Amino acid sequence: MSKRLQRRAPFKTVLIANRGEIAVRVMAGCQQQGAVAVAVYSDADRDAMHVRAADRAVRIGPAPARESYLNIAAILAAARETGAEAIHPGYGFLSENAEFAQACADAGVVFIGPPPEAIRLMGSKTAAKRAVEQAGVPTVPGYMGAERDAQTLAREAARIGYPVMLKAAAGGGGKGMRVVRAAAEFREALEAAQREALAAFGDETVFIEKLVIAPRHVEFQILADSHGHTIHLGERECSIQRRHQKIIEESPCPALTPELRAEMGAAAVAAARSAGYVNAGTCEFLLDQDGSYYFLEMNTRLQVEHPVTESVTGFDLVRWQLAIAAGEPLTIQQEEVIPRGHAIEARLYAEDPAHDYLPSSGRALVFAPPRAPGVRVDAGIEPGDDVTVNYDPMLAKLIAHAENRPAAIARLRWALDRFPILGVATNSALLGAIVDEPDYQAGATNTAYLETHTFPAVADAPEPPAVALVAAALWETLGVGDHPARSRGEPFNPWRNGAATSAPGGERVTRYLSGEASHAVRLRASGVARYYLAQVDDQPFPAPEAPLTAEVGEGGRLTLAYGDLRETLYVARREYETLVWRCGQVFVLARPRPLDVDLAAHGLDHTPGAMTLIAPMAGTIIKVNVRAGDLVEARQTLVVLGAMKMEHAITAPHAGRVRRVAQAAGDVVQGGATLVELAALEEEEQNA
Ligand code: MV4
Repeated sequence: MSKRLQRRAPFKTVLIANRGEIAVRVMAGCQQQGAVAVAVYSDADRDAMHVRAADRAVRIGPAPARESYLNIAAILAAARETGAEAIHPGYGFLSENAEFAQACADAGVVFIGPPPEAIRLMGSKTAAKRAVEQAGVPTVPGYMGAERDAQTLAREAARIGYPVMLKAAAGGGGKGMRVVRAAAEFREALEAAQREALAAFGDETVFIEKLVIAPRHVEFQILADSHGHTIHLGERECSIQRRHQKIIEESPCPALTPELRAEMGAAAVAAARSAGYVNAGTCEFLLDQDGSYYFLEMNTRLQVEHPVTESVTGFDLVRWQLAIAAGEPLTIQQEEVIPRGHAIEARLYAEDPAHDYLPSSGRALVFAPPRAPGVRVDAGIEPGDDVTVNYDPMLAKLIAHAENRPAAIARLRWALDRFPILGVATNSALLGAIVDEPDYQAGATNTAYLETHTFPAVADAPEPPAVALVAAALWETLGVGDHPARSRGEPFNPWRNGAATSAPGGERVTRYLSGEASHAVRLRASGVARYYLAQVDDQPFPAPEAPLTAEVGEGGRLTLAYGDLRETLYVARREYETLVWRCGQVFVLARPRPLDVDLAAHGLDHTPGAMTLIAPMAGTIIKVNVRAGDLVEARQTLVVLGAMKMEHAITAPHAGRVRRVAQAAGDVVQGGATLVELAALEEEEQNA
């Protein structure tokens, strides 16, 4: 039978088995093709953006991913119920699960991705390596023979030459990896790697590779149709990662010459062909400092960073995924792939730089993505949405595209500085600091970049300028309310509570705490309606004193006006805090609060200086470093919590003595569960 007969009509209904920004992105792609987009959602996502963006949405289970976004039976039932002919898995969740791809086929639903056999082959790092080696693609020298007793492995490691890396055969993405620097460390490292591999993948098989020192991570985007046509869409440089989580990616890679690009691209195409690959995929390479490159693994899904490739090539990857899955031929020839300019993606994560980048949660009271030519924002939330710790903490991707790398950097910097987010902490300041850093600007990045460059100032809370304090106080005075984002479309009169203060003689003092510092903002009626005279800590603002007013806009926007000057900030209020965004900086201003009530509400200890440390999110206790009675120093790691595929150090907020350890290694804890109770040293000294 001719392969052309595999072509079928475009999909009328596509189910997107994912959430967040990628679900929103894929649904837009489906809808642009004229398909009905069906979302699936867990109980935690009833009101999520991807549900609002869908044409129809089906509940598939409770919040835990195991019971919802990883629940194959529930997803296939949702496809049946809505008449979906195809399922797009996005990234993460079931996207690289060969059983899911097979189950789709068995249920008569098209899996928008590669065949199950290709997923399975690439899922085994050793099988993938063998397959691509056969096709003449360079791989890192190493050992993956059948003899796997410790003695043979140690001998092979010595033959390869230290330092070496141990990797889990069933692994990928950095899990179950171990660097071994010398023969003396080999046995212990091998046992640890085998244990980790067994725990993570149910398979303790490890293989050995020569360690490549400080390589770049360069990956090639592949498109392959079901008629035997395979092309690459150039590369992405993804070296800037924290704990195997990418944060900045770009295309083209500053280190590639046109010749090397063509050679690596051809190798990527050969690797894909060797696996019988169909649909969009990515071949990861390590690029050594001497220009040698090695195939690492193939990701058999659409990747987070696909927009940089879309920006420089002009090809819509989701559109091609749909077309290829429908059996259409890929009509792009390799020579027609002509990268234009430079694109950089920065990932905004809900994480708190002041607390070791732990995932943060909260309501995004303000969320105002920048808009400009050459700036793309793929977001998974909208203003007023709750960010929970149930899933991946990525909030949005900022993609800047310009004619060359410096212009793309400038555009990204502009966008980072003009993306007000209040209510949930983000890594925005870290992204800005990287983009400003000279080695980054020179394109001199590698996988060790974030270990060899530190950005300590990023974690420091900035002192609020007078204008931010005045904006906060005006917001309280104007009585806009706590949740500007929630008042979307709701008619309100921002001036309704301002009347008292604006009456002649009216005066209001608002106090704020910012870190250790305390500030008082005095607003007095100026005699002209809605105009105030302001003082911050007894200094007039503006100086010299002039009446000022404010205009409240949508979504937390506040424009201060005095004399000829106008300045726009964003403000939001929650329980005991007023949050102000100004020029890319966030100021958290605490308002005086009834202390005991608040502490009780959070289940904390009432003893002055004592502290109950709670799990910031659900997870598994990996390690407990202390016992009851131990003396600990401020910032000492007490417990290591594994959650969201990462390890989080729970550290002592102050020096003290451990009163109680509430968990043991291996325990599964809910977010908010008590981990450790600390007593202050003073209290203890008094009692002694
Ligand atoms: C390596 C390596 C050095 N030498 N293999 C990390 C994730 C997984 N895909 C493979 N990884 C690595 N394999 C050899 N023989 C260094 C890494 C590596 C890395 C790779 C890509 C991006 C970031 C990384 C960070 C640390 C280590």
